[in-house]
Amino acid sequence: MTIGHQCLRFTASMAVAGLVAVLSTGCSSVESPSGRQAVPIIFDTDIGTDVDDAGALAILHIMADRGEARILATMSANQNRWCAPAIDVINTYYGRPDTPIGSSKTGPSPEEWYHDSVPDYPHDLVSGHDAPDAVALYRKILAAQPDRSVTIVVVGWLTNMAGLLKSGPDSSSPLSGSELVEAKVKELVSMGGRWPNSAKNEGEYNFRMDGAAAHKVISDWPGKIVFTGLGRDVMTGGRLVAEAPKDNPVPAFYRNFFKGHKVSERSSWDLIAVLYAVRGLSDYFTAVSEGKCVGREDGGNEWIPGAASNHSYLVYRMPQAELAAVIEDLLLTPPLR
Ligand SMILES: [Ca+2]
Repeated sequence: MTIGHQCLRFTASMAVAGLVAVLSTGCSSVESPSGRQAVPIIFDTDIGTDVDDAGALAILHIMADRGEARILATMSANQNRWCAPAIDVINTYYGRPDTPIGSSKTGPSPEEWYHDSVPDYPHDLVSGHDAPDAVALYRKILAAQPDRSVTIVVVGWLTNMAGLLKSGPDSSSPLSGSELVEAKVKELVSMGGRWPNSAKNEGEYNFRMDGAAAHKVISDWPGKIVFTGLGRDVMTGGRLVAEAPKDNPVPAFYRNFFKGHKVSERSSWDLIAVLYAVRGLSDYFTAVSEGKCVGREDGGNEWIPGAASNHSYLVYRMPQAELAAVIEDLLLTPPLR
């Protein structure tokens, strides 16, 4: 499907639903019902290692349907061949089958459970090995965006962000990776770290999986980073599995995870990162900005109190049970397509 076709379909949907939304990379920016501009977002995931990545991408699509976000691209930091197809399955279900998908060619590649369900749902990207290199795709997409406009939300390890920072001029842009980030990125949202400090030798998973990348990004990112790190006790997915229609692939992914781990709900780390990336602090969170994060190469992190810096981290404002209800309601919202 072409971008133009998607825009036409969107216009028809707007007339029916009375909602303002943008369904593809090529549509111009519009305002959501709240009056805020749609946030242009690149979603970067380690999908395949936990199920909250699938839920996070689902609610990003729902918020795009509502005109709150505009999805520029979806990236896998996980090299496993099933990860990019799993992303494609979700993009396709939510009516954006042509959303660009990039995949790391250098990062870790653990495999767990997504392959159990990927073949059961429509998609056309057969293997992550066929997806373009994520860093090259980041450069191409960022170069084409207005200055200081893009939000990148990373809900996995920071491999692609470190690769982007280290990248050099190419056919997409004469800028170095660091210069390109400084020019085009408004905010990096990282689901990583334990706040304010990780215990010794107990760095948070996303930082620890590629500790060198986390250290590089925390030390050298030339712009604002908001670390989320929240979600352990915000349990979701139970209602999704019970109530969502059978053609929705996301509850199938949750079901596989629940079966494998003998649980009936899952923490919402990645969904919270996406919620913040799109809606900002809202009534949900407050930010701690007085200080700076230091990241170790073993994946540990330490918050050094002091003057405000380019770093901040989130704390809860809304009770966690209410936040879970907000997220689960989004998960159960049918696609606009
Ligand atoms: Ca994740």
